[in-house]
Amino acid sequence: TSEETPNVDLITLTRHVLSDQLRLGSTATGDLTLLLTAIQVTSKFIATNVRKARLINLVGLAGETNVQGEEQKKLDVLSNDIMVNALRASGKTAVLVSEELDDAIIIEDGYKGKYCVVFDPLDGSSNIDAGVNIGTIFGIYRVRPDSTGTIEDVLRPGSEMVAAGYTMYGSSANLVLSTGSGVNGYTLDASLGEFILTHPNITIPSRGKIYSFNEGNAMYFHPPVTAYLKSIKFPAPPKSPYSARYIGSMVADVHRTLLYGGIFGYPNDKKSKSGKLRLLYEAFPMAYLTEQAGGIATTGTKRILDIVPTSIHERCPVFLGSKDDVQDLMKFYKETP
Ligand code: AFP
Repeated sequence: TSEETPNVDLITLTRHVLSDQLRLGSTATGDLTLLLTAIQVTSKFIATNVRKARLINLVGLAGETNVQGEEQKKLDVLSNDIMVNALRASGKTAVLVSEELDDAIIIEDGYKGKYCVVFDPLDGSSNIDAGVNIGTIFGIYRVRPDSTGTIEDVLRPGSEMVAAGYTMYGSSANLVLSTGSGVNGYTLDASLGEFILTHPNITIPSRGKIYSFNEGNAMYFHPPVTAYLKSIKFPAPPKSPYSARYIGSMVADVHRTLLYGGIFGYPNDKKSKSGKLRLLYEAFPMAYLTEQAGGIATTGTKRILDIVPTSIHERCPVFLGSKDDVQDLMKFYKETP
């Protein structure tokens, strides 16, 4: 209530990242912190626009088709522009890859920095008009030591990312971030305009009770996935069946999985040979966060973060979440013909 004494020692995202670097005795130049500051600003800007969308008539089609042949919503275009402009202007980036753009952007010399950012500026856009949670997903690589910034700098395994995160635009804006030493969640305090540490050291429970798959695709699923789903829906007594939760917005489904545990899956199937989700800016950042939170992220047969991308928009099957749940799924891949 307003009578409560306010917290006079708020931990903002910037303060937290800086103190982490000091604590680790890092020789960091502060460039990553500055890049993360730019990303925070874009998230605040996008959050404001998502909130205002209906009022200022942004909901609807922009009349363009993106690289995946999907109709683009105005908010996608806007969010992409916000991110490209801010990341370029930060002076800390060399290569940008966006879900909305066919080609990578190589930053020109005057603005060039040493980081590469891969991002989906507004993921889950089919949910926009219904007011369901949507989000921005990002992953960050450092350019290779002798590189001036080329596409090869992002065609690297996700394990080489130096940071990854997402911002979820829901009843509040939540930024979840890992710079390689655990996962922390921050909530935007709109009155301060700052992301405040609200979820320190997020750790996925080792087993959950929720599964999150689009079972509308069940007729196309391969046998290991079908058998696994059957095992959690019809367990041998005294075990109880799992609950189903599927929002269809990866950021929201993964956010819940990080906090409550369980398993999120978007398999490859008889129709979608490589699944639906994009390796660079969906699977990698979410796999990075999952592992940093103590969970597992796999294609079913191999660790997602070990995949070496061959093109910037490629797809990959994704299963991630609680260690025990994902291990159960992996057993079905080993044992089911
Ligand atoms: P949209 O941006 O087209 O809504 O796709 C969202 C998404 O890439 C990801 O956020 C979801 O996890 C997944 O697709 C949902 O896909 P289905 O609609 O096929 O279940």
